[in-house]
Amino acid sequence: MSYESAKKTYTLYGVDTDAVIEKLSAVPVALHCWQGDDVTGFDHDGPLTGGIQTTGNYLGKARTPEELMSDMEKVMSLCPGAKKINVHACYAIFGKDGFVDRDKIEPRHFKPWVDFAKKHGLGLDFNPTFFSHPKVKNGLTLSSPDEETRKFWIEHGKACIRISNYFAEETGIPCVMNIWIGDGYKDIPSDRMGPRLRYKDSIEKILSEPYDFNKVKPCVESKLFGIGVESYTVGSAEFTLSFAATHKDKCLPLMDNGHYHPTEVVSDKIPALLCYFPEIALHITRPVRWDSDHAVLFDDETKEMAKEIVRNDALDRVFMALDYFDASINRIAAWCVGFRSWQKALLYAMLSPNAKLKALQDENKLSELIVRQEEVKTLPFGEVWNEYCRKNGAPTDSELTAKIEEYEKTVLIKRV
Ligand code: RNT
Ligand code: ZN
Repeated sequence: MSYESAKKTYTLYGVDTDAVIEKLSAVPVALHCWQGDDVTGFDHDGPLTGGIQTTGNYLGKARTPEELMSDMEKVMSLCPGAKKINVHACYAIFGKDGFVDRDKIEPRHFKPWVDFAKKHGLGLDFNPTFFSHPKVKNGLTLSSPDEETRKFWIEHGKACIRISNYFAEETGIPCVMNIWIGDGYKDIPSDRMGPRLRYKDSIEKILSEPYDFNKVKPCVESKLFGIGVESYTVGSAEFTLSFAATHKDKCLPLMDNGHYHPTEVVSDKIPALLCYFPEIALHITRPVRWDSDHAVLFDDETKEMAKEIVRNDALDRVFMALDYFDASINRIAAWCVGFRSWQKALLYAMLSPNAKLKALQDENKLSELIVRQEEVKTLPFGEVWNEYCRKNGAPTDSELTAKIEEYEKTVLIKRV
């Protein structure tokens, strides 16, 4: 079946595939730099901490800013759709002046990232790095009972607001800045509220750094548990959502779909939050049994999340970022499969006759609804996806493997 005949089929459902392709091509999704080097960064030699873990040892990990940026360029050329670049503070690039600790980082340490973003005409998102650092004391940062530790990390957060502001000013595109800490306890705590009150106070101090909320969008990300932090997480769902709700003029809630109990679904939480928040943010990932951060697939829950954004007309209210890291397969493949899967989910949602299905629900025609929902699943989506790839100058799925293998043979394999 060709694109033209697929287009005709969708017309019968009241869907204009050309218009959908054009619209989706302009919706930015943030590509995370940390898939390329297993969340290592350039400012430390120590291990990845904070209760997160990358598993696997596939060849070709990026070791320098040049390698990482060249890999990201490759990925961007292999993925259709508009992008933003998502950078963590540990990816500071220290020139001749040398190392600066996280409480003292400045915009100039991220100039190469700004140059990189400008070269591709893209926006930049940012993240303070509250892990993989000797000043994480007993697993705690912003919630630590030790004042000096808290102060160090508050200063880091403030420095990151200034850098986010620099990103927004330089690119002309708002910068989403996500606050996530791994603070918590492996075993049952004797005080659950104290750390949360300290965390609350610390975020408030970070957000006291001046910024224009139209340009810098701080977010707070919740979590359920981490490795070695199984019994208690300071930044739990209730804590984080309540913080965002009571600081609505200063920050947004961020939901990572790996950070909930296994039968909870973020797809159902998206419309709930959209009732109250003008804007929300997402980390799109794939948890397998735990917060494993496998590459995103075009699976049912991913589709359902995209549907909630699209059919609530919220593409401009939801900041979408990918967040996963897999070192067990070619990292470029992991990056591409995840980015492309989310693009597929958005395209799939936009090609659905959403208004008609919604009307069936409101008319209580629930038998017809279930039949129609199943009917829509076998529409010729693949042809429209291929056309979307072609229009965006990206390979189709069947062309992808050869491109990744070529890059592995000519570039990645030399990194030994
Ligand atoms: C960890 C959080 C957090 C990190 C990134 C690297 O569980 O999801 O967002 O993955 O900041
Ligand atoms: Zn996340």
